[in-house]
Amino acid sequence: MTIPFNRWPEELAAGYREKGYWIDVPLTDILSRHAKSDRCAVIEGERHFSYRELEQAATRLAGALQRQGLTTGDTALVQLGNVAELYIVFFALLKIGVAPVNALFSHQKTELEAYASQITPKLLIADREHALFRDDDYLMTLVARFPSLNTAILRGDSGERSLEGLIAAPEDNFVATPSAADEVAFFQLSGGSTGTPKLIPRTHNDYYYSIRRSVEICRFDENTRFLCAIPAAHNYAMSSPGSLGVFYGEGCVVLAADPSANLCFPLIERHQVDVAALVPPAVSLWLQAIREWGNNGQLASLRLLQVGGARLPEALARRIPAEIGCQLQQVFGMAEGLVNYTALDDDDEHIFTTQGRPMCPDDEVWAADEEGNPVAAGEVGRLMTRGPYTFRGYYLSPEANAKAFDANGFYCSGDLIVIDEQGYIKVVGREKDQINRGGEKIAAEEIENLLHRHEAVLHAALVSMEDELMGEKSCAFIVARSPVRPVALRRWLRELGVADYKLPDKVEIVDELPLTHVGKPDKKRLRQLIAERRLTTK
Ligand code: J2J
Repeated sequence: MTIPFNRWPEELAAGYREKGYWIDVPLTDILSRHAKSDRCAVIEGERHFSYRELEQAATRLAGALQRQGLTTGDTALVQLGNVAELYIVFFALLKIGVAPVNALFSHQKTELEAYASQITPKLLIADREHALFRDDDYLMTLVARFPSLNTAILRGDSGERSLEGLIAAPEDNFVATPSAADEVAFFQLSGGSTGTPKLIPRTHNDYYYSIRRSVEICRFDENTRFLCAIPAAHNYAMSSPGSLGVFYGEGCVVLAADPSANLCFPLIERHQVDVAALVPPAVSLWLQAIREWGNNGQLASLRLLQVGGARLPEALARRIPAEIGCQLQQVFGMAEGLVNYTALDDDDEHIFTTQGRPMCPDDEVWAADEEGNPVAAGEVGRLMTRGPYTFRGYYLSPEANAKAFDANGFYCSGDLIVIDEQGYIKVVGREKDQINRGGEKIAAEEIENLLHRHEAVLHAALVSMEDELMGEKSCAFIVARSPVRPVALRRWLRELGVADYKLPDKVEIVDELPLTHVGKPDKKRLRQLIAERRLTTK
């Protein structure tokens, strides 16, 4: 059984193979190539895992899952935070050809159920530490709602469903059955701009290339000690070069539960971390901490700070080498594929003021005008791209795909960009109906749909509002049928089960929504209203 997805046209695929981008090797290779290595692969708190241990743990879990009947072409819903088991589970599933969706730990019922209804998973792997799985109530509800779910495994469980128990189960004659390298390996999460969160099928071939090329550009190797303090399941943390890039190079991943300076500075010092990946708000917090208490040499080992996921203001960029004492690398990527980096040997101007260049010579990237024609170099246009690791369609979403792709298979990311003569890209805005809350993406329509389910809500529109720390926060404009308090709406949304970062930071009750000439809420006007009314989230 294989998982359906939109394939690259044969001609392009042949070219990607010829040029060595696609090597027809499954992602399991990233770990198994170091199966005999006793170097440290992961540090999480006081736990250390060597490559040999990680590989053995993944093999034992794979064997146990295989005995439970899971097999190539099946899918799994996984929700684990920044813990070593995230990688053990990921590689175990790849070994038996089961394609996971790695939900973020901040996700709640709405997101989990949206993913489950798209992939009809046979397997659920979750964590007792997550509020939803603290007892069995929600687990029962999920299993009842999704009859395909016949196996549930929990981290931190003491009984027979214990993930740790399965990882420890002895295994001697396991035979790996990964899916073919040009088939779906797993699903990545789209930041989204539509009502339901979309899934991105990633093949072994395309993802492995993205990782290998990232490793080359960022010069990761066996001496790399990488701090992963952003959500480890996010595409950036996994593949740019992320933890998988570190594993490929036989380096060491140091996991942190969050990017706070309190937690990260001592970890950097203790484990002599030399690279960290952050989003812009975390950079601000680190700089603030350094201004307040100095860094007491704690960051001396840090060589490179990668920053991506949201716009990095130039003023903040310039402070990084000066105040943190390491080099900056801007990373502009997307779970759909395309990743851009500033090069380690780029000049300061490019590093401070651009989001870098596409990482692959065969990334086709251009900026389109409203009619879909290329704009001149230096002009603003919509980002259009295709290439050896950029997907060709959201999972089972023909309607969304018809809008997101042009006739030649170019994906329109919804970003407004300027490309200069040398190919450097600047992200200058966005056309998609999304709020980028410090790197966490909120699809306006998803929250508007939920708000419309509240009896007091007649109309709802979610827009971004500027925020000094987060870059953007969200503001919900509501036309109410009956009196309703903003706090009550937020509480109601939280009880429905939506990730905290998606809760509107501000709720503004209005008499009516300004409309565009086609009768949709005029979001440009609403953003102006925020400025006019000087609305803040404080
Ligand atoms: C401005 N906007 C950016 C940047 C992403 C590496 C790094 C990030 C992601 C990611 C990723 C930006 N400046 N430096 O997957 O592998 C916004 C754009 C983009 C969207 C993608 C990776 N870096 N963005 O952030 O799928 O709007 O991936 O289209 O979460 O984030 O979001 P996401």
